[in-house]
Amino acid sequence: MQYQFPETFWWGSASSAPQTEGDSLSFGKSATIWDHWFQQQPGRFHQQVGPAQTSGFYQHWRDDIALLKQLNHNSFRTSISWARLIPDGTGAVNPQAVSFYNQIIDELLAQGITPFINLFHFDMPLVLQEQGGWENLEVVAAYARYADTCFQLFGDRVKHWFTFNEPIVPVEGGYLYDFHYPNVVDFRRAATVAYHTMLAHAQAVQHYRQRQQGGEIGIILNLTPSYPRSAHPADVKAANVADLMFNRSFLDPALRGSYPEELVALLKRHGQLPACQPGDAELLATGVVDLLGINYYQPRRIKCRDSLVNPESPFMPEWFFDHYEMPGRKMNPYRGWEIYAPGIYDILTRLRESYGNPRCFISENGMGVENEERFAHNGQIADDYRIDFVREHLQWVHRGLAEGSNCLGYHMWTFIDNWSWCNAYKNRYGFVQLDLASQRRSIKKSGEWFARTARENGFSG
Ligand code: BGP
Repeated sequence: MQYQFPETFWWGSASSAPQTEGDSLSFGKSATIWDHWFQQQPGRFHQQVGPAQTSGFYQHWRDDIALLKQLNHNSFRTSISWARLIPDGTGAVNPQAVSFYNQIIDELLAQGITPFINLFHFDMPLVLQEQGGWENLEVVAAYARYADTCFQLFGDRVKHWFTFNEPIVPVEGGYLYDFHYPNVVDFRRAATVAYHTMLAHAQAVQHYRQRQQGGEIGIILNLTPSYPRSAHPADVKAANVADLMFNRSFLDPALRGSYPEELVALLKRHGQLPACQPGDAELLATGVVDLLGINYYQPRRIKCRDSLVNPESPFMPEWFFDHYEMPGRKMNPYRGWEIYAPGIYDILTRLRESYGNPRCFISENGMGVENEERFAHNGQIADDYRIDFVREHLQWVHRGLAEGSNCLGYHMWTFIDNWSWCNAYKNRYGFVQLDLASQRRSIKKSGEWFARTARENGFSG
């Protein structure tokens, strides 16, 4: 076989509680910022479909795990909903949530599928957002207690934990670019949220290690390689700032236990540095992860700015660069993201060369497509474009492995078409098609391809 992967390679997919569970305000769960925002501004969501309308994992978990098995998954990621487990954010545990997550974990294990559990996937409990969310250090402390509760309840069986999925996204969406609640536009507050998130991460890592449960703890970062338009020093400088802001702002604390000096100096120069407390540096240093999850969807192409900044405009990363539309780039037009498979290899190479080749895996990669029913053939979605997408990315992962990268697996986003935040059900990502009205599930052609690839531990050509 041309592309053979290591025997122990993780084949699977990723999902999250808020995007799959449904029953978003029942069985003891309290509201998250998503439930609240949807109630306030339904028009922000594609076809006004909100977080209550999902693939209903809360009800269909047994069937869904059977489908995972059919897809030959040996591992699967989902998240625990903080608002379901601890409805008031800080106090008593909801027993219905404990039984639900126990059932999931036990059933996955019974089917030979290793559970990867993430603790936070953009879903701040509303009651804590009302107290300031990540801007409030008491919320940071509450998160650490929540994390420790999860380790205590489930850590006997779960051996792969993640503190956060894409922690930069709530920063960008909620505090810079207005695509998540609370729709603030304020860089310094965004930087505070980012900083406090990493303090919360480090506290959770400390708790996990204190318990000595024999597993590992990591974080999942969306890494977007920054490619300069040209070798001109102005373009290179601009791409470096984008890299500092969007990659190294989380990658360095997660892998080195501290922030890049260049980033700190830049923010200081512009009066955007968040407040620090004594002991923070020591705390951050303890947050170096055992395992890094890499979400990769698209590259970031950068050029130097063509115009001066409006001095009255809010301070933004884009004060230092412009986005560059490279002629001839291959696009996923539905999501508006460039498809560039070598980017996945560039990330692995960089981790190997500059970050000590950490244990890592591809924790998300995928392609959202609109109106997929038009590709139905004999009742099955013939999503050859998705097969090509995965195959091409895996070829680059394979090359990284051949050169010595410590990449342990590949998880696709996602298992079944799910609710994608403000895009709701516009773009479908799953190996399994979901008919939202009937909740009927049907495996797409890509699901069959993936099942075969996982079984054979590789593919030809
Ligand atoms: C990642 C998130 C996922 C998922 C995916 C697809 O950023 O971790 O939750 O949603 O992207 O993106 P989108 O839903 O925005 O199309």
